[in-house]
Amino acid sequence: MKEINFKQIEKKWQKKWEKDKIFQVSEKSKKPKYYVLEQFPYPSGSGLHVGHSFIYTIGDIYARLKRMQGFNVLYPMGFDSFGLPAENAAIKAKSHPKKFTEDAIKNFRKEMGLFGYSYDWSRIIETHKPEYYKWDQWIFLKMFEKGLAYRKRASVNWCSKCNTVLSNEQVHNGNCWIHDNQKVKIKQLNQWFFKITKYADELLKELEKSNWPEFIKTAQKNWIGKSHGTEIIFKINKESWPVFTTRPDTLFGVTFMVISSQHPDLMSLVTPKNKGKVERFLKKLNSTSEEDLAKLEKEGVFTGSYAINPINNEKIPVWVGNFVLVDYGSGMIMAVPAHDQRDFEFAKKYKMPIKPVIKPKDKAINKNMTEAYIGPGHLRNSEGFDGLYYEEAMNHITIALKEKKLGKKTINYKLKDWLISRQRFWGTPIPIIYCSKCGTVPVSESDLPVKLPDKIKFSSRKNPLTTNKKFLKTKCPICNLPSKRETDTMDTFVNSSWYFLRYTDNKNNKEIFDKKKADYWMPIDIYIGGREHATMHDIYFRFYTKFLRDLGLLKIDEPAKQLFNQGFILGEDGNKMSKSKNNVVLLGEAAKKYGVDATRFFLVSVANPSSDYYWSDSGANSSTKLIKKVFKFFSKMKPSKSSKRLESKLNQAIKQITENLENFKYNLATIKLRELLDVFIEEPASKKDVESFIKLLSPICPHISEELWELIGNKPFISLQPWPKANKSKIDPKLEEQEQTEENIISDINNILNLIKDKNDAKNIYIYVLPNELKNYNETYLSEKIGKQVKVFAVNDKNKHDPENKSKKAKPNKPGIYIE
Ligand code: ANZ
Ligand code: ZN
Ligand code: ZN
Repeated sequence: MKEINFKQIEKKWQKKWEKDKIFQVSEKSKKPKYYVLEQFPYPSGSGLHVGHSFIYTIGDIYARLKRMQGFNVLYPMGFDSFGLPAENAAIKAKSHPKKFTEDAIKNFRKEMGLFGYSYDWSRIIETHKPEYYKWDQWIFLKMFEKGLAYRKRASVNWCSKCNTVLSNEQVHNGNCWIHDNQKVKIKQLNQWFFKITKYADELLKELEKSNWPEFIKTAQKNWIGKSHGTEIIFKINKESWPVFTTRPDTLFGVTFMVISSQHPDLMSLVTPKNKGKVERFLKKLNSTSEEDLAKLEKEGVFTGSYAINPINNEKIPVWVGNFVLVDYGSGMIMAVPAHDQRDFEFAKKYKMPIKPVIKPKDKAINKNMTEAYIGPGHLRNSEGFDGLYYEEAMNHITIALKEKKLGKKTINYKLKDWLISRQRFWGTPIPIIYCSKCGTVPVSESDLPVKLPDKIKFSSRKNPLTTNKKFLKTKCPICNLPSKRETDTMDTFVNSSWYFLRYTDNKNNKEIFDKKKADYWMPIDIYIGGREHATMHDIYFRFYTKFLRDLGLLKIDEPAKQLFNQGFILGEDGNKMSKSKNNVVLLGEAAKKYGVDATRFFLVSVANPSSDYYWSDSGANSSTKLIKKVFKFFSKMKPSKSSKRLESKLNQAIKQITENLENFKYNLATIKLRELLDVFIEEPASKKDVESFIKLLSPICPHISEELWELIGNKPFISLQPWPKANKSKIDPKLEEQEQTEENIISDINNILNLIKDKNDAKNIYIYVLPNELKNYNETYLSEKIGKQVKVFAVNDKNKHDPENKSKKAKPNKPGIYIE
């Protein structure tokens, strides 16, 4: 038989799908809706490799399954096309990032096209297009109107490689999220923020109800970081300085204060005498992230000022230190070295007093303690509060402070407002105008979009907008005086915070989207993306959803019902696939070498799609063999009447494969498909049952499934056929049990073989079974499955080979095993 021309089959069906627009959907369908979405990619210049395409393969299989299960499936794709790499490439080439971006998008579309993903391409979104980012700007104006977009001078994270500020979410362990080893610096700058903290509590509460993976929920919960505590006012030079504490019960144990080295008002506390010392100290500091705090060597210097403890009027020194975060609480702490380990280390280092005020139940502590005591106990050294249990004391002390108007209960969040301005060109311009008379003025809605200029000159690493006269010069919308535009652009995470809504109505040029359409499609039923977005995109898009709901544009509170995090595909050498490591398998190459369906099959067959695993050429080859086998077999076979065994196996498999696919256990589905193929090869089958097999295969291998569907005499498209339903009455429990016992013994033997040091030494395998079970074991089948000679004996067989008397170990359904 001549070789199967995969490429021809792939092209043929991709063309037909496109021509008949079978994946285009509208909200006018009578079927129930289902929204499958993958996080859209940044179109990078280096194209796609099989690792990238993994996420799309996972989503495509799901979308195809749901479509066949009778849903009206929205499955769109687009490009998150603003961003640094295109800009950096443009700087190098003295060209425009648009060119790089659009070339890359073309290439991405071509490569995605190769793999037969069933996207509704009519809904494509490209975030760098003014038709799209106009609505980023519109949302900005709405936020501005509601006081949720604001500008302030703040200590911000700066990556010198990105040459721009970053949000807190983009700082990972003190480093830039893009540049692993680039320590983020702190700069004082005027920046734009979105008030995500307004939604802190709701973002937290909704997590409890959510079905998202526990890992994401925990990460977000910690990121939001809600703490109940007390705000206590300390007077320093007659000014009020609030501090946030979760332990007001330790107020009598405060022996010094520490202000963050990044606090904007720090210098107001530094006396002339201490100025030089403080300045020298500040110079040598890097930025401190929360993760760093524990490890960090705690350092500081005295500011020269003193604070008054509001509970007993004690005068205590104020230090500046590197271990106090500027944007948590008030950026200043009351230090209680006896009961807080960080304060303890600092006190030891700088020989400050340590005053225990909590008495543990079963041990004595004094100022010579070797570490802070952070446990429970009763108060002492605390005047009128002595003897109170610490939890009660928190209340009483807070009340006492409240009466003096020097303290109150409060809630604090780790979550900070989202810093969205970037000093880069290739992003959405912030629609703000600075007028010498009116100040900061929003661009009128009717003047949107504020477009990025096409003619630019990258002279240095500076944002070319800052020197582009045509862009800069404008008129104030209020007083008409000549004014200047804001030149910062928005974080690209802004673009991805609402793109899933635009898919529901991507061509609308009157409004951001038609409310009715969004109502119909939202929420996303299954959202597929990377774990790394747990506290970045996965929080931002929830925030945007809530904001747009409050504008009256949405009915839902949460954007995605369920989230699935895919694993990584590593190169054959075990490293993450990357050009520099020379371990990349490009999508185009894989399609050519193995065929698209085989590559798709391989990608989901190795492991559960949520885990990481290695690419393997031999694995992909074996998938190709399998696909060829499927194709050859079904294109030649003559349907007849199905055997009972086939019916039983098939219906059992329908049940299992459906469950496996629905639960993203694709790898288990591929195992079942392989087994089922063997049954079809062994047994007679009806046309209808053959059809069921091809349908089960089709989400993973859509091209050859369409081809086979046609070959056996059906009209296109299998992609639109109903998914097979398991007929439970056809499942023969006895038979399934027998096969199950065989599967069990195979897995037992494999486990034993894995324990043997050199598996190749094992040649023969002997199995001893109870006499009435003998019929359940098929020597040829077992030998083939295990890849070694297998002999099966009844335990009472006089001629059996059993040198170690293993037949004595046989129990019902648990044979004895001897490996030679
Ligand atoms: C006094 C005290 C005594 C504290 C004690 C703890 C134990 P969570 O639970 O994470 O909210 N803190 C407050 N602001 C800070 C800042 N900007 N940078 C670093 N640390 C800060 O932590 C609250 C506690 O963290 C606060 O309670 C404060 O130390 C410290 F025995 O105040 B505590
Ligand atoms: Zn960076
Ligand atoms: Zn004006």
